[in-house]
Amino acid sequence: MSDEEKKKELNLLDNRDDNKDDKIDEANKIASEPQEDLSDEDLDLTGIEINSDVSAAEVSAVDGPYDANQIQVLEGLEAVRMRPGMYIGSTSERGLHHLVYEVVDNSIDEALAGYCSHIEVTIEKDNSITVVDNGRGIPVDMHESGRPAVEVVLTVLHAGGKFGGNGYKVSGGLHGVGVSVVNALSTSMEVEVRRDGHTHEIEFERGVTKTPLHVTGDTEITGTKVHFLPDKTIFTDTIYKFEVLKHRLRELAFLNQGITIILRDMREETPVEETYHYDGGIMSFVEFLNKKKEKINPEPIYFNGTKDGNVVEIALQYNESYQETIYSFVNNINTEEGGTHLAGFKLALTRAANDYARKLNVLKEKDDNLTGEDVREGLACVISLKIHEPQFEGQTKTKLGNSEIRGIVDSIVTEGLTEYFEENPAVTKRILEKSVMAARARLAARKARELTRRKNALEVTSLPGKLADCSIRDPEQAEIYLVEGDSAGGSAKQGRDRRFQAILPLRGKILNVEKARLDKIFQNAEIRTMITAFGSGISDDFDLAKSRYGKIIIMTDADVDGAHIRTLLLTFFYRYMKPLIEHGRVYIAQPPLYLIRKGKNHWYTYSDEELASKLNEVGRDGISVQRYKGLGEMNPEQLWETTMDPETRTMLRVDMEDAEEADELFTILMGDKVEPRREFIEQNAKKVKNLDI
Ligand code: 0RA
Repeated sequence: MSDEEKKKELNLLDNRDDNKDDKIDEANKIASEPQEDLSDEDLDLTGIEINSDVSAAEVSAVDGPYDANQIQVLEGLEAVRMRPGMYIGSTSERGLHHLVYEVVDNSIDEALAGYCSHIEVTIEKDNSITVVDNGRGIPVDMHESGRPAVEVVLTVLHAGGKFGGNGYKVSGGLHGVGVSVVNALSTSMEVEVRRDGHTHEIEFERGVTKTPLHVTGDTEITGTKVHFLPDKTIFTDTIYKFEVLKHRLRELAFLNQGITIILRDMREETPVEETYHYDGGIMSFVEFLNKKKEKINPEPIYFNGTKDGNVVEIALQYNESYQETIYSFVNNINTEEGGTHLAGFKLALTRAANDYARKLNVLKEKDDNLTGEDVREGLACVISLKIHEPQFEGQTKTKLGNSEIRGIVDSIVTEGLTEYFEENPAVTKRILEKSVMAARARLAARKARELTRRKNALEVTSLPGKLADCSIRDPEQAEIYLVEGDSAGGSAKQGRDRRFQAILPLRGKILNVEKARLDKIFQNAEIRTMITAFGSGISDDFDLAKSRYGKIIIMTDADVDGAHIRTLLLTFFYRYMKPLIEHGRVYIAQPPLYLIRKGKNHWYTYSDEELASKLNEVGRDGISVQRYKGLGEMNPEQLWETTMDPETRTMLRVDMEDAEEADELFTILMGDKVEPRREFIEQNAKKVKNLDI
């Protein structure tokens, strides 16, 4: 905020105050001075020493009730505007959306206390947000400070909690801030409270009260409506994303069984509205996670328990995939870093699974115990806790630290699983057999890996027979073409510059590594060939310095099969040779689509658009156009000239600037859904950057 704006805002406050106090003037003066590089201790912008441990009432005994309160308000909310990141994490897309969660969390608290069943979130045309709930309504009675409680809740940091009961709290969870922060960071905020038979309204501008609380009518219902417009001078992104809000609101609906959350988008020509309501709670959540998967236990396994007021709920269901998906929440906060609850769960699951595997003789006497990873293969699980005093630790404060929780979860899971195993021996056997398979695969993979390791160490690895290697040994200059099919491989071998270009023909489709266990991956001939040819190892053993080639170039046909093979190769590199992509070593060759001949001249074009425009420059008379259906149709000279000659070729470099986005894309590829995978393949070329070489 500029100093000018700051002054204006402070003046606004002054105008309301007929008995202006010297101290406020003084505060204004100091607050409007540039405040660069403030240390935390400097954050007392009023210039008046107010010990934050001293209550407003104590201060007011000295300074008179109104002014002291105002100063404290000013101090708090001004600090929020000065350093928004400290309160909401960021001022980009994440922070912008966080404003909505901060308000909704208060409504969820009402739901947890048993007073609210319905929450509506509307993205308005101007990207302002309205949140309506049918909770008790924010209290409107006079606070000891002489202002209505609702005004205090919305203008004093952390004030919300002081008025609430002591139920399970979401609000003030992740960043611990409360809705006054949303107010501070909004150009305008209007709050309507339905409570005590009346509707009450109050309005704010940038956190400062603009219209004091007043009664606007009668009502028989209760609830709160908050409307706010995020401040465009604070947020770098001010456009709400439906999908982002949807993700969290749906999650909240799963986690709070029976609650109804509606999300509406008024920016669309025909407004969009979605309702999230799950009578199955986290069981529905697990079903949702497994929607597209082949299930092993047809119904999710569910158990819950309460100890010392800590409520534990767990739902889990195995699927035929090899992935592990566990989401854990504490008071509706996603504990991404895990913690004691997750540890307790894993411990209990591994123990119970081993006990039963022995009991059912799925695991023989001579066999080693199953590891945690073995028993979590193909597991989809949601763990949800509601506890009174969560301690959040870790880098992002999303790791549960309460040590007593480990044992509580352990015993609830042990009891729940044991009961399920007893009652469902057939399904249990299937689950445990899968775990045993996972263990075998793990052992096989280890052997295979040790084999490649040993070979590397002794340098006795013979290069694969199919590889036509280059003569240059300097990896910086050497490149390898991965060519689709033996016939194109033949052309490429003849057409290449053998000094620095190696050719490795790949037969048919390589294995989809997303859908295979590690041992299968090592057994696949095409993959083994690549591993040996590259010389750089895979996964944890990968060492870029050992790579025999500086460029790895995928050369496939310009058709759907080609795109598929390319995608499979990229998936393999991404999962097992990530540094190759991170260091921009992977390229996609661009063979031409058309050959145009006219007399003695000929041209190649690489797209339909380019063909059309070429035909318009050179004219259509006496022209022949050949469309290449595959690399195999090109003779060695043509392949060299169009696709392999560093002087003339165009290649796309596979770039992974945004690893997260890439991960998401590969997750799409991994999924069983065909449609997003097709979409990705079609758009694949757009995801890589153009690079002329
Ligand atoms: C303070 C105290 C109480 C509820 C709330 C705040 C409250 C805040 C928001 C924000 C959006 N919706 C909300 N609903 C409630 C407790 C009320 C009582 O004890 O009656």
